[in-house]
Amino acid sequence: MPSFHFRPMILQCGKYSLPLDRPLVMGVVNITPDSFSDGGRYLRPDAAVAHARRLIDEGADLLDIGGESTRPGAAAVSLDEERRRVLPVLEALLPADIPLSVDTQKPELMREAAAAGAAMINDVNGFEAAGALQALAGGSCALCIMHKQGQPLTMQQAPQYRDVVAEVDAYLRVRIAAAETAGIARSRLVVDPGFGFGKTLAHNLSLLCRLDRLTAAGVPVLAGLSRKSMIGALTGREVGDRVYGSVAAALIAAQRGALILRVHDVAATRDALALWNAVESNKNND
Ligand code: 7PJ
Repeated sequence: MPSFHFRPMILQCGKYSLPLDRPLVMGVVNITPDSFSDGGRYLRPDAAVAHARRLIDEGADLLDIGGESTRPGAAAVSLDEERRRVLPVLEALLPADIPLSVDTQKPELMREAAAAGAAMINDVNGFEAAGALQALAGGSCALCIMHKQGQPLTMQQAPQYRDVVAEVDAYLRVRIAAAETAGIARSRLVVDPGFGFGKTLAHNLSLLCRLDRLTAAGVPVLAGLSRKSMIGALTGREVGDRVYGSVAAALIAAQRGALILRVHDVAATRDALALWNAVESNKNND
């Protein structure tokens, strides 16, 4: 099948080299009692693992495993508790042979997860914690650098930007440079505007509309819109009923250059992308 880009970006992701010649689907595996989108249904490790396997069967290209809720207003989780939630699920899923991302802000857990075989660390805090970049400098796992404004407890109270797209882009470029200075190759980096993290609906819409601006740094863009409040605001639907809106949002993000889509509804997103991929591939045959 012809690729969209003449030379696809290759993401170094632990032992995997992922060609980004089409958008990849990252399935979300939450192991939290208070996750807003799946309500802590997968707190028990076996339930989380079963859910993860279902997402793999649905066609997930990678999985994002998180033990700390970062939704607006969420309480912090101790290192011990987060470790206890995440590591057994990570270890149980390693034989599935699919790149596993661990969603954490804690350098100790980053180090432990990478040593245990995580292929990516996803940090909603942009690896700003002291020692976070250093914890990963020696290895090969990918880093997803996300932008947020403020802290989860208060970030949705009054987010403000002069120019949200320019500011998010500038932040991500600063963090790319910081990672490179710490000795992390650009081929290991992914950036993410952090939809809903200290952003109003208008901010989120500007970022989605101009997502292509964020790809200019030459680092692949990950977009996480699935089931978020902006989907609720635009459709009037509760969190359990946002699949169609989420699929549309994922497709819009793909059209604007996102190369990894972080979603809860893997099968639905895959179906939408199958259509889009087919049409995009056809372009190259003209
Ligand atoms: C995101 C995330 C996102 C990245 C969450 C939810 C809220 N990580 N973790 N990007 N969102 N990289 O799952 O809706 O948008 S937690």
